[in-house]
Amino acid sequence: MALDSESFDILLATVQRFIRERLIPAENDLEEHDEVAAELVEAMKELGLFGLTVPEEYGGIGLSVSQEVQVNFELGRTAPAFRSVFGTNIGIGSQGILMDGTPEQKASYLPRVASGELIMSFALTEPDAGSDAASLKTRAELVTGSDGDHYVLNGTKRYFTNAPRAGAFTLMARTGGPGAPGVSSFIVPADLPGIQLGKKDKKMGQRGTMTCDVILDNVRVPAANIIGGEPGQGFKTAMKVLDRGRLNISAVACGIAQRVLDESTRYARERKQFGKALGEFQLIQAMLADSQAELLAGWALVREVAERFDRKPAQRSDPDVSMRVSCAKLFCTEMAGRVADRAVQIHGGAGYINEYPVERFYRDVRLLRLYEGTTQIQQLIIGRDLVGRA
Ligand code: COS
Repeated sequence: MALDSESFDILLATVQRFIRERLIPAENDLEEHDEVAAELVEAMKELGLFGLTVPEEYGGIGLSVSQEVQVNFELGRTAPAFRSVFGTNIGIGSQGILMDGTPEQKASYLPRVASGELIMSFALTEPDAGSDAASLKTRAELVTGSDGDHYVLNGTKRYFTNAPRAGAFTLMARTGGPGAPGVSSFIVPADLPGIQLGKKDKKMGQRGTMTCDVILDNVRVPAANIIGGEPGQGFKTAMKVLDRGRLNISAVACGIAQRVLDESTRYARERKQFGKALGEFQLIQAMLADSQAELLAGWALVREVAERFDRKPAQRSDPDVSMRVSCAKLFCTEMAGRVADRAVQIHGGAGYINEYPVERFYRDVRLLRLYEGTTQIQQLIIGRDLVGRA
């Protein structure tokens, strides 16, 4: 699956223009109001951003992973909250249905996802199950009633991105015994009785993104809503979805690194101290050079892994690709942290003042090393793969 190269070039240029002309100018407003303006959300729908990765047969644009990472690199050049509006929709919220859903589930949900009519988000994390995702406790008990088989869900999901915007969740719950084999993925409409949203989390950065707890109290979900129709496959679905999600976070990290490097370079050219521009000092050049080299290395890795991702069948996972995805997530998100830190250093005192974008990005990038698997989880995946090889 891929968009033809001519149409893709037009799409990329349109996205670049949208970021330059509409999103970057709206960053201060976003920071102040902690909300993405409704007219920008509408403009995103019109551009087709909600359906970037949904195949054309379901009304989407059908980008390949190699194309998706390029779009995400561009989106990294602005505040991450803008991408977050539709990011879960085209990413971890809907990919489970695309990868493992039944033909009926795909036909029923994906066209509405692609148009932006239905926003989906992804619910794995719980108060007692973060990195150890396979220990999740949310229960799903099978009951048979006059209206057919249902699962009754009870539990709490945490740090649930986009839950207040979502019309449906891809939600992992325990239908069987302990560990990964007992987990199933469900499509849970957000308006079912018994679903309650907690209060919006106050975060260090990424203002304008919405996360909160979701409490499930005897929520009746039709048995037909198990992704793929078969219980016990949900942990694998979640891991496959996260593989693609992690690669896209890596691309966003590279885009953010590019933006803060551009901001730093501009500042270094304009700001004068000791009678000359900062950029003429070799100690400043060294910081810029380290950032440039690390950024190019990270981006080359993302593109290479994306090509491998595209070469494997979409539904099938490949441990070698998963290991490389973790290398990209590990390297690029840590790299973005270092580049943002140097950007603040190059700005001096101005970098600590929130009038300058680098102050905001410094806080925003911190999350990249935590969500969709911490740096330590990526190390664990890579290490296990290396040691486990014959
Ligand atoms: N694709 C497909 N299947 C995968 C997979 C992948 N990338 N990774 C693991 N699996 C499968 C395994 O093959 C195994 O199946 P079998 O029992 O049939 O062999 C099953 O899933 C369980 O895997 P594993 O034994 O590795 O599970 P662990 O409990 O040890 O957990 C980690 C593995 C730690 C890697 C996993 O829990 C994880 O990624 N944690 C981080 C969670 C996370 O990212 N949370 C963020 C939430 S979204 S913001």
